[in-house]
Amino acid sequence: MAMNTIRLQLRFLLPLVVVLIAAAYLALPLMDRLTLRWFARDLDLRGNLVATALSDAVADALNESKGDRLQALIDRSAQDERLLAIGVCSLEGQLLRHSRSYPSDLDCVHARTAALQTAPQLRLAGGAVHLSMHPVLADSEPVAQMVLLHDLSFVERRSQDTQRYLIVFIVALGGTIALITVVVAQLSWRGWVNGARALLRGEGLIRPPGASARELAPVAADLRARLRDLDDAYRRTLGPLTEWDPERLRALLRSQLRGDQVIVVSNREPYIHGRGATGIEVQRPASGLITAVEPVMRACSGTWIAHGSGSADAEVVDRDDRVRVPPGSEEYTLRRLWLTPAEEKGYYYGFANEGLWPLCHVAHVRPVFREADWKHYRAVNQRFADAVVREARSDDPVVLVQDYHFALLPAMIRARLPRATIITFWHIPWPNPESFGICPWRREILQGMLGSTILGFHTRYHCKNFIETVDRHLEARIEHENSTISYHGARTLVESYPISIEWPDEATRASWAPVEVCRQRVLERLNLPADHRLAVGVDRFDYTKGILERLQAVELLLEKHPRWIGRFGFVQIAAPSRSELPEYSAFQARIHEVAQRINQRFGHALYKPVHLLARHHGHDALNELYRAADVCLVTSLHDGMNLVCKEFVAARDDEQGVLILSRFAGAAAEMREALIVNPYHLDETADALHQALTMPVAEQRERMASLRSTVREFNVYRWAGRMLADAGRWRLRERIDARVLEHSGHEAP
Ligand code: ADQ
Repeated sequence: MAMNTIRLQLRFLLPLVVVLIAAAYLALPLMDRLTLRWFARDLDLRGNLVATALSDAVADALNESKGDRLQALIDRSAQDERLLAIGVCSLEGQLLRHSRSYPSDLDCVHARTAALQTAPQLRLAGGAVHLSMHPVLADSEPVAQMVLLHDLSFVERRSQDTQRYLIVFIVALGGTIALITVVVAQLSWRGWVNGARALLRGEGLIRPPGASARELAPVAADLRARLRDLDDAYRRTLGPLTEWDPERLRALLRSQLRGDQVIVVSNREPYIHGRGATGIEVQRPASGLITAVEPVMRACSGTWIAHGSGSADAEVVDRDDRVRVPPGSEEYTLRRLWLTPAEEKGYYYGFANEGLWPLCHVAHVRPVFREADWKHYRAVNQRFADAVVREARSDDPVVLVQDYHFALLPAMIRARLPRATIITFWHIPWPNPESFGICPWRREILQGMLGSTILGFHTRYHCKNFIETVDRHLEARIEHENSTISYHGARTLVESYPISIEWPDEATRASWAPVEVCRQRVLERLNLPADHRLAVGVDRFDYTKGILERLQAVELLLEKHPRWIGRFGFVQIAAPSRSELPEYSAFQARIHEVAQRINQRFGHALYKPVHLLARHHGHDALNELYRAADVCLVTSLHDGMNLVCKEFVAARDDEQGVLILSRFAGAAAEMREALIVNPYHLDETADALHQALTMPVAEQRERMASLRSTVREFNVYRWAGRMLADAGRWRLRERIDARVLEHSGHEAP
């Protein structure tokens, strides 16, 4: 490294020396000529002065016949130090008198010729001589010419001195420049290397003794973050790495949010401990949100705050209400928060599920808004905000707020932790401004949500609805091109992040029973013959899922195509959900009735076309059912995304089976190869069912292969990764803005 530096410096210095020598070589003769011209001009002036002074005396002396006075005058005047000799010529060019030192070979004709030159010089034995000729006037009339010879040897002496000084000066200048160059090069090389190292260590480039490295750490952090950004951008451009998996998500968490704490808040907890016949049993609730967020949490080992709703939840937590989950592998912390029955009734069943849920889903169930529910909703949101503040280990954690139960939470967290990065994901649709306008607390809800740094929806359409709703009900600045909303000095990015599932890895797939075995098991369990065709529906028991319309379509199929009677069965798995609410209990009862009616109409003692299994199923049981089915029916009347359709596709590694999908589910935007239906149009769904049951194997394969590649690529890690990468970029920008603000002392625009 040192040799390289010296070589580098020599490469710079040698040309410098050459340039300086060349400059000296050119400058010296130039200077000589210049000084000579200056002196000649001086001597001319001096000559004029001398000639004018002598002119009268010489004119008088010329009139004397003897000429002794003239000789004496000339000799006396020539004693001047610089005046070498004087001669007096007649107007005819004859040398009349001259001083003793006057050159013997210089007659008047030669003197006149020399005087006419621009730099009249003669070289005599004693050295260079400057010559000038001046008229001698009597009554303003020239009567003779005076030749003055000035000594020029002093010019040569001075020129030599000047040359010596100039050479010394150039050498000194060259030396100084070289020295400065070497020193600067050394310092800056060492300084840059050490400075870069120091910065990467979190220290400063120039750190006064005793100064704390911590002061300069933000600069280092910015630099590191920018390097990480570049790295991430580079990785994104690499084709094969575009696939998201847990490792890639973990890498992103390490690089973009290094060391930053991730806190998830949701109403539903990912694991419920309940008292069962054999003691404490653990259950994973049927919830799309849990399905999606759980893999993310496992990847980042954060803290998940949720309502502890299990009958044995309190028995397994520590004194801070925490328990490590998943049971057995314990990858992250679940912090449980307890709600009183009144709180649960008002906040969860009341405002969230009787108010916001029907408000956001256009499923023709009227929302119910009660003042008392709203108060509970606000109070519970505040309790969760307090829990977030307590769990936060720094003032800027990354908080992932989940769903419509916590519309007020973002602003409440923001008030206590202004530097937190709050990502709110709204798992259900967002209605148009007119529909949302019927909510009595529309402004408070929008203000609460705008406490988020990033607000995510499944589709662009929901984002657009939200932005238009804000535009209608709040005085906020909306930048459509960046999809941001500025409200009360804070900015929120409104972005679409289509949620998905964890794509099963090879080990998981290897653990599955073959499709034929799954089929055989399911048919046996349902007491159906082996050649039976099977369609499935898997949902929470919710009126938005279009279960009623699905049953009616099955009925219509059997009506329109009687050949399926006795050869086709429909299995509906329905996890009990919100059954405490009258709307839900009435709906669930209605579904039981309709299923029974269809079975009575088309079934007999040994055949039931509809199998309604209204209970929770384990993940393996669902997977077995997906693999056994010929058709999966997803007919939501309105759905944020819907994960069941993605689970079905992921389960079909045999590339068989047909998906019928509602155009009102967010998933329809991605899964175009499904048979897309309008669930309100019963004939269309019944025809799609028939088409699915008669679809050739090759067409099934073509459609399924394409759907599988979509879900595989757009998996849940991509959903989380994109959101967290946006959050990482946002945090970086915020830090830079804060630093600019700190340095400029002005407010950011
Ligand atoms: P959900 O309305 O709960 O989610 P969905 O996306 O269909 O809807 O997910 C349901 C999940 O529960 C699936 O993982 C499914 O396997 C599971 N499940 C359903 N019935 C079950 C049963 N009987 N037993 C066990 N498990 C069962 C909300 C929004 C959706 C959005 C998700 C994720 O309403 O639109 O897709 O959040 O954002």
